[in-house]
Amino acid sequence: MTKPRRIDLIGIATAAGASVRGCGMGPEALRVAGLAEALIELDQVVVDHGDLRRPHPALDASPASQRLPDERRADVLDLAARISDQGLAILDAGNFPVFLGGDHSIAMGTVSAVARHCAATGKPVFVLWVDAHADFNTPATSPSGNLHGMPLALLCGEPGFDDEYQGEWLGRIDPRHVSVIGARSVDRDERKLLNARGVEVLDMRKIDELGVVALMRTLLTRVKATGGHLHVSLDVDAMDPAIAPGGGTLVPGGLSYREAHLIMEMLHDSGLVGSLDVVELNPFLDHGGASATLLVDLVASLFGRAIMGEEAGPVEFVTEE
Ligand code: B3U
Ligand code: MN
Ligand code: MN
Repeated sequence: MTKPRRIDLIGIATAAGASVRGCGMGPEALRVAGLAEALIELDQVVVDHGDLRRPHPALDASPASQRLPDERRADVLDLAARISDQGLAILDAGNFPVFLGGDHSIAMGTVSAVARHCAATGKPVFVLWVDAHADFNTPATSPSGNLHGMPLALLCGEPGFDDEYQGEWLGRIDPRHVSVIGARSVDRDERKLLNARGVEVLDMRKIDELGVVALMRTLLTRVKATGGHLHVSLDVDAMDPAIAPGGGTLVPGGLSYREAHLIMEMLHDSGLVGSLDVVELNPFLDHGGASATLLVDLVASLFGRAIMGEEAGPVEFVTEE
């Protein structure tokens, strides 16, 4: 990866898009697990902007899990707008934003920032969504009403999101430029939408059969050919619950330790990644920081930590044809 000018960490301390509380503590757990230190060790320059959060939670507001998704929507969208503006400023300054969730609804803001930045520069945007879920529900298809299951649909311009979701802050992406990797829990109507819009779903079955190397090579070759910006959105539940127990919506049969690292290592070698989300870490459910530590190690792999060190150099980029 060409070295960014600077890595800008920005925490979003929220669980407003989820029904399980606790991932609002995610940014702090990633810091305690040594995220900045791991990046500095890799000779990166790191700035930590602290956390975005609801400024004044009303004293009488009940905890997020006790409020209905509809009652949490304003918080999600208020944060999304602020994330989008702050992320855009970071990208426009030439720096690499690493967004620390928070639940996955924060990606409404993070990917919007990328889309707005790239709209100005003319670069096509690609998104790699590393997740057990596809997060492509709309208010009409969602079984739960939780907004962390909907960010991709909103970003891809799916109808069914009313005026409340619209604004200057919202960027748009092409669903044919979205790849979901690690999926193993997709809702019935969500699946229909994914197929209709041409979202690529590299599900666990495909990973079992073809392996992450073949799948990632094809994807990276496609992005490279367009000179695009690749945004990576890493949900802790992409990994198998045995190695990443710190999530609120775990699904068995996930990415192994090595599969997850290999994805990150290949992303590093591609030099294509320009922004990253690390989301859904729930320190309250984690086992002694195991998931936080795993996520920090995965981010380090994305930024060039290698078993034999940097000297080994990037693996030669092989095209399929
Ligand atoms: N697809 C389900 C479950 C879910 C999605 N994302 C998470 N869980 N974390 C839904 O509620 O949309
Ligand atoms: Mn997710
Ligand atoms: Mn998920």
